[in-house]
Amino acid sequence: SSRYQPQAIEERWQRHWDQQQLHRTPSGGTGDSGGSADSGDPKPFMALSMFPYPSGNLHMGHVRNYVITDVIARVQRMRGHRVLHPMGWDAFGLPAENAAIERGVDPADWTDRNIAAMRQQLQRLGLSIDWDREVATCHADYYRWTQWLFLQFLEAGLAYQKDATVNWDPVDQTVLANEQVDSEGRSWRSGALVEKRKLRQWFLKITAYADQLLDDLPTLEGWPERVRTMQANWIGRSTGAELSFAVVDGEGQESGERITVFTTRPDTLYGVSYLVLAPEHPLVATLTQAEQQLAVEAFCDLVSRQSEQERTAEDKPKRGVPIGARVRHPLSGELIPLWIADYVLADYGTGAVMGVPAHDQRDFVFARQYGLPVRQVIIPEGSDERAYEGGAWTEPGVMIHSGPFDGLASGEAKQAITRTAAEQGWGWQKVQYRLRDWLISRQRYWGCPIPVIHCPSCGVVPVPADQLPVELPRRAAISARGGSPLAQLESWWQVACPSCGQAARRETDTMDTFMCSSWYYLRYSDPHNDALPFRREAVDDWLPVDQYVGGIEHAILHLLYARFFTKVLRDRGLLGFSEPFTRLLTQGMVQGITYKNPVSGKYIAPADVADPTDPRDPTTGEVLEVFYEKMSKSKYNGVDPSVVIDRYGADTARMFILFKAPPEKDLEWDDADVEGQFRFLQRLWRLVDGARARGLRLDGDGTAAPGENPAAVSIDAAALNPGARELRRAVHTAIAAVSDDLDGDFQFNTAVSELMKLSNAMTEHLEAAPEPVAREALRTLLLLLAPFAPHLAEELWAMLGAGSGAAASIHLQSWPRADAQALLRDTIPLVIQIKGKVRGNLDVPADADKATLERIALDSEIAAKWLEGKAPSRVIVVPGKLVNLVP
Ligand code: ANZ
Ligand code: ZN
Repeated sequence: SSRYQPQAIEERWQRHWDQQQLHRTPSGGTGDSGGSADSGDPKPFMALSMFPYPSGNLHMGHVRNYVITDVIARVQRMRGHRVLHPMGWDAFGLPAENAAIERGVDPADWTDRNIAAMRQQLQRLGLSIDWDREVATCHADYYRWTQWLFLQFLEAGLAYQKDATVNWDPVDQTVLANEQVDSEGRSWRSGALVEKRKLRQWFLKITAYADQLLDDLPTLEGWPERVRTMQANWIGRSTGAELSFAVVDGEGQESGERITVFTTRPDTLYGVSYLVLAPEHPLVATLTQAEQQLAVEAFCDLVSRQSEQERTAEDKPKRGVPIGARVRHPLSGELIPLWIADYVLADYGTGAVMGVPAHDQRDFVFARQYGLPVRQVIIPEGSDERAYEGGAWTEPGVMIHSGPFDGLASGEAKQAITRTAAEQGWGWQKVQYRLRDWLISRQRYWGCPIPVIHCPSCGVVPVPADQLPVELPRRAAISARGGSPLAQLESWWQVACPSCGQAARRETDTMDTFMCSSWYYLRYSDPHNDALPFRREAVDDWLPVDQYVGGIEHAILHLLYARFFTKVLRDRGLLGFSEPFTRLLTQGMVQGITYKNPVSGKYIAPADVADPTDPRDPTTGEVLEVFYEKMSKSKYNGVDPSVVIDRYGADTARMFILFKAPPEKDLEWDDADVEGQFRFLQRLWRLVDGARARGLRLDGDGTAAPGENPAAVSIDAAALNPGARELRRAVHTAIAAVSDDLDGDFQFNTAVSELMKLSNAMTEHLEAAPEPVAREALRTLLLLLAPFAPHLAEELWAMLGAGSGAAASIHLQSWPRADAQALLRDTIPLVIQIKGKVRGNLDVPADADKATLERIALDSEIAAKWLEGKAPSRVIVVPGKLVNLVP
């Protein structure tokens, strides 16, 4: 007899599947030639993993992501769908550029080498990916279409330029992303204090789609609720009013200037005790009075160094200074002081706020700090006005101290005050979004060039479509200084204006890499098209993506941008759907065992821990903390996928990852459990090998129609002995349970346990079972195993001699169907409840009627114990399930 040696079989099958082009995307559907006469135009199914950044190294997070998607793709294929399961590379971005800056390597070469390395690592996992459709966003045949799509946005009026404040590193002379500025406001590279600079930048007008992006969220029923909520909060629609206040001078005369605030609480208007401008508000310069000038300047300087998060955090103190000017309350006529404060942001609403300390917590804290009056204008229904001192009352209530609005419910007052303001011309209703337009300019080399030319006479001229792509010049040496690296290449940016022929200048900024990833899933439908990014028929055939799988870290930006692109391209007539991803699965993190010295704070590599049962610092002997945390290099807690594959094979790695935790949950890597999965696969090998040794062969040859089970047909169920019936029940229970686990919630972990149960039943009954029943069991076990452990299933399938010829692969077989008859049991467990509480279980004949069940329950020891000899007042019988005895 033989042994399970994954190293001997996995590569062989991978090569074989490759030669057979097993994972090639089937043609069919509209617009594809080739037809599908024999398969009756099966439904297309697109299974998609979020594509990786080609860092050069595959980590366990990737492995988990792609294995999950692969199982889904494989099951859908076996269910008779046409499946598109592609892979690509999110290949522009900083690490390649940094490699160029630090080591003088060409980012293109660096990236291509990493792609090649990672592709090879991926292939070792036995993923059923159609590599013919691979895309890399940094290749000209891809980014040509990113540029083409940018021009679509430009033509639609959805791309525009405006001055924007950016983080500027004065030493490196470059723009930094927010993540590259530390909490002290210093550059991650140079350590210089980062300045704010105004630069002319490109934006995409995502705010024009804010309503649709929000209103369509409820249609995404196949998305985690959490992700939908995060998107809704990010878009942040609030309905309120803009109210305008007249500025008055020292003599109390109106100066003609007005300040408009955005408020969601017009009902609190009579509670206003001050107005606040953002320090960056344009009126600050003109309205500040001479005696306040110095204090205001010093304060503005201080604030310019704070991050938005520091300025607005609930628990941070609020700071401000009065600017010496006043405004008039539009209804009471009272004069109100004008302040600037850090907690008011320039680019939300109007950059000005009416301060209502009694009803807004931030205003409350601010007023207490600076001795500003607190005026309650809303009280809880039925309370008196002193009842809630000590903090802001932010709930609705009844109006007081509000002139003609006294006594109204605050909700009504909201409407009434807005209406009055509109009638008198100093206010209007307003819907405000937290979402801002998307800044896509990057002063970087390794990105997609923005395809426009700046002409002194014509202004911004799009590069004509037939001149795309605007190719990146090849460069090995990139300086970190001086803004856009492309701006230093005069020969590259000096061009003739496409419109008038004058000397003009190419745009030297590149695009945010989120642009490239906002449409890659569309390209997979038609990846070799060199006339268009994709044909409408192809994209409408395959998309929206049926199942998208990726990390929760993309819950907001990537997914929101992709939804935005889809809606714009729909409105341009390029595709015919409104949402790109029908179902979304966000997989949990892979965590590794982590050792930390609590005294020094240092992480210790597991290999340096001599005795894991008494973990100590190898140099100091101090006792270490042990916990699970997301795998990362800096914590030495990573597990290298190729080491695991070398040792146990890809099938074990896959089985472990799927079995250890439900896909949405975090997964704790555990070597003992990996070993356990390996032993389970060994057991399966021995089980099948034993059957083979007894002469058992499979007759399945792949020609069976979906749902038809040649083995089952010849079984005379009535004539089977109890062992064989038990085995058939286990087989069909496994089919039903695994199928169930793979629908909807993807409970791969329980699916694997079902396989284990089936293998136990087979160990017990297979040898004695009549041949057709044994064949059916073997065949089913391997079919159910195939998506999880594709190499082993294929090897065992071949070992049993299943079929021959092109259709022989187990991966071309149909998913088995459960036989309802076989599921029936001779006896079933009956739950006994006393007064609704479960008190025990009884085995009863499966076909027992109500009266019989009642009698069995009453005669049971459970009843004797709990009823203490008394007859129950009521008996509820649910046949097949339970009997409830109510004393
Ligand atoms: C007066 C008021 C009274 C407010 C009250 C709230 C409660 P959301 O819901 O997030 O849209 N606000 C407006 N613009 C701001 C800015 N640029 N920076 C900081 N805060 C700003 O929040 C809207 C509320 O946030 C507005 O309503 C305003 O304070 C403040 F009892 O106006 B409110
Ligand atoms: Zn011109």
